[in-house]
Amino acid sequence: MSLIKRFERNHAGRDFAVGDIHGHFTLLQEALDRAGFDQARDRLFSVGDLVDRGPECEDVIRWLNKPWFHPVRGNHDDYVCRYDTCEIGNWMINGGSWFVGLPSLEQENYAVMFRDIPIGIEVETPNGLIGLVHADCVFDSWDELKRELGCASSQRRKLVMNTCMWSRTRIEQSDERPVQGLRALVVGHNPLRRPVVLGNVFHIDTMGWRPQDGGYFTLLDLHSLEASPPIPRKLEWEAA
Ligand SMILES: [Mn+2]
Repeated sequence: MSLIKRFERNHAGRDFAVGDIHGHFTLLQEALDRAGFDQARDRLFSVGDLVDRGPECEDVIRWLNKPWFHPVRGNHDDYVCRYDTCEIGNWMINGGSWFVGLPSLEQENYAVMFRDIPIGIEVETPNGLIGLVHADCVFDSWDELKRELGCASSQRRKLVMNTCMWSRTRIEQSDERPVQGLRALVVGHNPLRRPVVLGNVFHIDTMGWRPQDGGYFTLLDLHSLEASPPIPRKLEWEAA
């Protein structure tokens, strides 16, 4: 399996990215309907964290089979990949209980499918290359990340994969330096009230999986880099 999957330009329709889903596929579908998503021509790229926490985790199989749905692997998805070796108690605290009760044959089936999900995706668009990883790119350039993911040492490779799925370095340091070699990098992993753009890095996990707290799904158009709902241009001061 290649760790970064490349997609050619979509000449027929639009390309969108969406933030963490966490088992809320009905709400995701509603967001797609609002955007007039065309299943015949448009593509949806996901920054991962498809499962855990939400009520519809088992729908993920149906979504992984949609020809227009293309996720990268989030830290929660990685638990599924490592279900036979990971710290189950820790996973359950983080929303993994839906998985634990499944028959073992089903568990293995999930793992086989999830192990095929790439760590990163790059999409050619009319306006340049767009990258997606779940959490962060801790390198200065996309090429450097790709080189590191191709490193011969499996230990080193695993370390770099984990930064892609877990790191919060750029957002915690309000790092405005762009990721070179990309028009934009799109990430999730950090629950936000509004999308945040730092340099050319778009943080779009607006908590569509937490509607009870005002969360909603942001769909980012990868050709125009316009979001729907739109990213507020001014700072909005809000209570809590
Ligand atoms: Mn995450």
